[in-house]
Amino acid sequence: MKQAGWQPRKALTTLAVLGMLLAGASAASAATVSESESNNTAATADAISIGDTAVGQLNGPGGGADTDYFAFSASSGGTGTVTFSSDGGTSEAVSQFISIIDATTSTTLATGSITPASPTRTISFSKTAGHTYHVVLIKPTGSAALYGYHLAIS
Ligand SMILES: [Ca+2]
Ligand SMILES: [Ca+2]
Repeated sequence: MKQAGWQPRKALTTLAVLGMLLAGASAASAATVSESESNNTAATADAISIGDTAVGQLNGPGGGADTDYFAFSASSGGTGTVTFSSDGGTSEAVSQFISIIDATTSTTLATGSITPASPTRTISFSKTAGHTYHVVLIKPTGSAALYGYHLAIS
């Protein structure tokens, strides 16, 4: 007898494999990602995933300026949240700046800063499925960074 084009067993196997892949993707655990210098431009951004926390320092050669780029992609739309905080808390000595950019449309979505008096900043933004986003952290020239930072993306 000629075999029919529809093969229930094969279709079930395919579904099972897809199911396992989806489960694996949604079960991906949050990671802590260390920055990797030089990451001073969009082209050299450190890759990060939503749910991860990046750790690093804004400390250029000789205690000078530093810029750290992180890049992540949004698999779904909705509200994204980025929290940038100095590990020094209120002992932090210098103000530092953060920008969130939709790299797909080259649009700056939000900017903010942390200061010694206010060393944590949380910024929400609207994300679009399939777009790539950059988070840019900047320490201006001329002040030594005494502490590292944490950058949480959710
Ligand atoms: Ca850095
Ligand atoms: Ca850098």
